[in-house]
Amino acid sequence: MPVSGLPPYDDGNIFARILRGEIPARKVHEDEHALAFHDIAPQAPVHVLVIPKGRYVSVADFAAQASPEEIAGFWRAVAKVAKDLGLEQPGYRVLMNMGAHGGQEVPHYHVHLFGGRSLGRMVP
Ligand code: IU
Repeated sequence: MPVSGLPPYDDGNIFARILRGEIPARKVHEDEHALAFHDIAPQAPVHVLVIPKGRYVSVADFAAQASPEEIAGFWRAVAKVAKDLGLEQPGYRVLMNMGAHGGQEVPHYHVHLFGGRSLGRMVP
């Protein structure tokens, strides 16, 4: 069960279906812990989503329930994707949304990786 108070993990969510190969995605990286693919509605020249392979609704669940190996593997994948896409210099942004006020639409934990232009300083 989610620790966050969000609804339980739904195996029919769109990212679960992408993980199972039921829906195509423009993949940029896959390993035992993570899958990265281009967002269908990019908000920057590069907009990639990185998702863990485990069944986590939110960052709260991922932090509380994933193993240290999963957490490390996930974040190594995020950094590797950014590097492989040439974003390390001059930089990029990683963002995650959590729950209704955070604007989370898809209930499978994910981070957004943005780059390819100057993103400015972001505050809510
Ligand atoms: P959010 O953090 O849950 O709000 O972000 C969900 C993202 O998933 C959003 O940027 C969508 O454009 C993106 N997305 C996608 O890439 N493919 C899909 O089939 C669907 C949403 I539905």
